[in-house]
Amino acid sequence: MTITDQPEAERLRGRIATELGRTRERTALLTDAVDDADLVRQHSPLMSPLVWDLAHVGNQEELWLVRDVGRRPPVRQDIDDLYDAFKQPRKDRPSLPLLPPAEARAYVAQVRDKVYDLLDAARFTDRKLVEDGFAFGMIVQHEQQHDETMLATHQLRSGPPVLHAPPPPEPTARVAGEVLVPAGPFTMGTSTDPWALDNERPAHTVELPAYVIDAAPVTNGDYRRFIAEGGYDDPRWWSTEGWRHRVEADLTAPMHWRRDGDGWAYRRFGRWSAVRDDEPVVHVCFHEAQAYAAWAGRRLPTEAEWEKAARWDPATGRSRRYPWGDEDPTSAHANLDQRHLWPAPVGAYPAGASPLGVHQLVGDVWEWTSTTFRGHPGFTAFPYREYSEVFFGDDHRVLRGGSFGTDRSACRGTFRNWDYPIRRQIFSGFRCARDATAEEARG
Ligand code: AVJ
Ligand code: FE
Repeated sequence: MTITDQPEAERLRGRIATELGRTRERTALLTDAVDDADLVRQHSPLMSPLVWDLAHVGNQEELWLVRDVGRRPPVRQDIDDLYDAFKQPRKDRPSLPLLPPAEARAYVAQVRDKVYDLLDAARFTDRKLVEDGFAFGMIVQHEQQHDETMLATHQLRSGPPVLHAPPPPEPTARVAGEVLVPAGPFTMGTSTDPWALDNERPAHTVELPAYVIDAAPVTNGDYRRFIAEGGYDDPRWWSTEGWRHRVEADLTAPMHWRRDGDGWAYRRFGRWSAVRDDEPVVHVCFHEAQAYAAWAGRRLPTEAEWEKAARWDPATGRSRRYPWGDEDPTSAHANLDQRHLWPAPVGAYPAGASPLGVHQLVGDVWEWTSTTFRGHPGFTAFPYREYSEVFFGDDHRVLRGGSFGTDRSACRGTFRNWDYPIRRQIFSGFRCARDATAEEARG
């Protein structure tokens, strides 16, 4: 799609302004919830101080929209290095001469004013960077991704609760067991979604043998059985690398869990409560997911298997944007947008199921896949290698689907996340898969 007429350009301008505004409200919520001392503190060596994320978001917006798209003079060129994620390792960020909270807020507001100004004059046709508003969409997604990171920082911080939200909806459908996905080709990735990032492109055909995938993510109840049956103490279920990590890090349960009588409790944004069995398990690393799957006699899905289950429509052979169709997510489809502060019980989103009957693929928890992060065939870095390409290789595993803390703008059937296999401060869970038996494959 290329914008050719004026009313269409005006509509796009309006949509960009709405998305920018909505996103900044979330950033403000996450940074206004705590005092200045809390904003500059490092709550975990894995995370930046919140005030670093805040000014980094503004700096990326300045680099791409003010300077590059708008060709305006720099606002604060002197701080570029401080907020360059590649120049400043996380552990060093608290000791940098960062902008103090009031200055960081003033800075991001000043950048945003200039962006609204240049948006008025923007044409969405003259350069690939702005075609269909891409650069604006990229910056919206970047800020939303940092908002999810800040939400994970909130989950790591100690002290009384400062974030509040209603609990997710209760189940309305019975969802259990597995779904057979028949053998055959499907279209993976996209060449047409205007705000899709470089690593989602291009669309290409992938041929998969028949497989079986869980109708829902693995729940706390399932995972508790793995713990109770000694899963953490039996190297048989773990990869060599996974077992080494299990021992070194002394893993015994998901992050933020503790024993509570003969059961378990978890801490969520400062509140302890009893673990609820029908919710997807969250805060497990790739190695834990992989070990659980082996214990259960299953395996993790490949990234292609996840995407086919999420997008392939057997009636048309087409791949959809989302499991439920091509329409943008609403609160009926998926647990996204930080509307709730934890995953919804299985069966809470029947309207979000895929045509094959796979539930809660989008929202709730990021799902680990067995696939290492690489470019799709025909990948080209755009607009910068540091978004995706420098992370390609064997070090990162792909996660799909988004969590309760992912914004709808930064989540779709093609969206790809990645992290180190030991990470679990992110909102990560998983579902299992297996090869279809010969009999199942015959149908
Ligand atoms: C895609 C979530 C892995 O947070 O490291 C933010 C997104 N890239 N700033 C990350 C990102 C640059 C990225 N992830
Ligand atoms: Fe960033």
